[in-house]
Amino acid sequence: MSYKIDVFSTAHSIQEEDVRGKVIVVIDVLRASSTIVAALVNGAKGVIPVEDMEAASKIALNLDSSRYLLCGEKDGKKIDGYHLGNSPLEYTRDVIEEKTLIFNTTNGTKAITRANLAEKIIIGSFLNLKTIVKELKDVENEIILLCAGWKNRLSLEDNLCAGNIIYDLMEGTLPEDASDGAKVAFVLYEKFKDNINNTIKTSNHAKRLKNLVNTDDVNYCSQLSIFDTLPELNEGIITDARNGSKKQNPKSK
Ligand code: 3SL
Repeated sequence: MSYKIDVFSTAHSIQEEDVRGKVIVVIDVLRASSTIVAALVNGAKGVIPVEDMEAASKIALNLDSSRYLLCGEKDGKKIDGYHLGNSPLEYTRDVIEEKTLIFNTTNGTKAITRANLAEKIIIGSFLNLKTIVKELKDVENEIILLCAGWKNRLSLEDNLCAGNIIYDLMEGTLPEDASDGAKVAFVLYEKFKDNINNTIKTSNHAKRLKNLVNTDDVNYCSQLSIFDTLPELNEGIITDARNGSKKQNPKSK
C-alpha cells in the first residue's frame, strides 16, 4: 500500500495552501500533543487549541467559569493566572474530568490552528502512535505530518515520532519516490528506533525542559502506544474521535 505523505518540521513552515484537502497529523511530543492525549484519556470534555493569550481570554469570556480551565505555557512555564501548565502529569482525572480546556502553548497549539483549513486534523504523539497509524491506513488524501518544532526550529523528538508513524504505516519500506521530508524522518527513526527514550532525552527540548520540570515529563511522553485515544479537531474543539464525534475519512481506501 502506498501513501502520499510529507513532513513539515515546524509550525511556521506550513502555509494555507499546504493544508487544504489534506489529512494533517500535528505532532508536538514535548509536550503539547502528549498533554492533549493525556487530557482526553483522563476525561476532559474537549480541548480548544488557541494561538495566543488573547484568543484564550476571548473564548473564556463566553464560557461558564465552572466548566473550563485555562491551560498552557509560555517558554515552558505555566502562564500566570492559568489553572494548569503544559505537563501531561498535571492533567489528572480529579482536576480535568468533564472540563473544557482552553489550551495555549508556544508551538503546539499554533501548529494546530495553522492547519485549520485541512480536511481533517488529528493529534499524534508516541503515546497514541499505533492508533494514529491505524487511522491513516484508510486515508487516500495526501497526509501531512506537521511537527511543531520550537520557535521555527526543528525538534528531534517530533521528527522521530513522524518517522515512526511513516515506518509503521509503510511497514518498514519507504518507496523511492517518497518526499524528502518523509525520507529524512524515516531514516532518523531507523537510526534511533531501538533507543527512543534516551534519544529524546538528548534532544534540545528535553534539555530545555530539564531546567523547568523534572525528567518525568520526558519519560512520560516517550512511552509508545499506551493509549488508543484519537484526538481530532472539529469545529474548533479537540475530542476523542472514538467517542462518536469521528468524521469519516475524507476518502477511504
Ligand atoms: O511549544 C509547545 O507547544 C510546548 O509543548 C512546549 S513545552 O514543552 O511546554 O515547553
